[in-house]
Amino acid sequence: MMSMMTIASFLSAALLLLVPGILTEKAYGPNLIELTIVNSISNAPNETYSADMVFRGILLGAMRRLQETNSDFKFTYTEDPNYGPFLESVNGVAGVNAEHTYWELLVQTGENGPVIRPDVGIGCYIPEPNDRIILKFTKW
Ligand code: B12
Repeated sequence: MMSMMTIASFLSAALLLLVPGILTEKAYGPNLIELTIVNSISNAPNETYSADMVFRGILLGAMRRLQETNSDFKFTYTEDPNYGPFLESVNGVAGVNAEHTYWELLVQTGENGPVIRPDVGIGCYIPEPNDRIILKFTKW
């Protein structure tokens, strides 16, 4: 009888320890990211969108959802056999190999944080909540 009670109290203590951990994973509710479109070649004004993220979802998922819900945002990509989705065009502006133009993926982490250039593409990058994703039309 004693041992049953010991096990029961051990289990409830373990549960109390686990529950806050699970809740802080923020698996529920929307996470928002910002998506800023920059054209460094035409110098067209920047456009900024807000996109919903699922918990630890990939950037491509958030971009697809934004495209489905906002008719002002459109993009296309090609499928690379090794690296997956390559962002080809945003809002009708496409990279052209002969002109050495492409869409670069940059990320500003946190408010006024540093801008990084991820070493993976839109199919692998997992944004953090409050990241500002910068899609920059530029030259290589
Ligand atoms: C040249 C190059 C580019 C050029 C390609 C221009 C061209 N048409 O030649 C440009 C500047 C466009 C480029 C862009 C990017 N690149 Co790049 N690129 C390379 C590099 C140095 C050589 C590729 C190559 O010529 N291979 C030889 C040819 C014969 O093989 P290929 O299969 O035909 O090559 C094609 C693919 O590599 C493709 N490609 C190039 N980069 C990327 C990135 C992604 C995500 C995809 C799907 C395809 C792709 O373009 C090549 C030409 O068509 C490699 C590193 C390396 N040493 O391999 C990185 C590399 C492939 N790139 C990489 C990355 C991360 C990017 C960017 C996402 C960077 C960014 N943050 O913006 C962007 C793509 C953004 C987008 N629009 O989706 C990573 C991919 C890693 C991964 N697992 O995702 C690599 C491995 C470098 C690294 N950081 O480790 N890249």
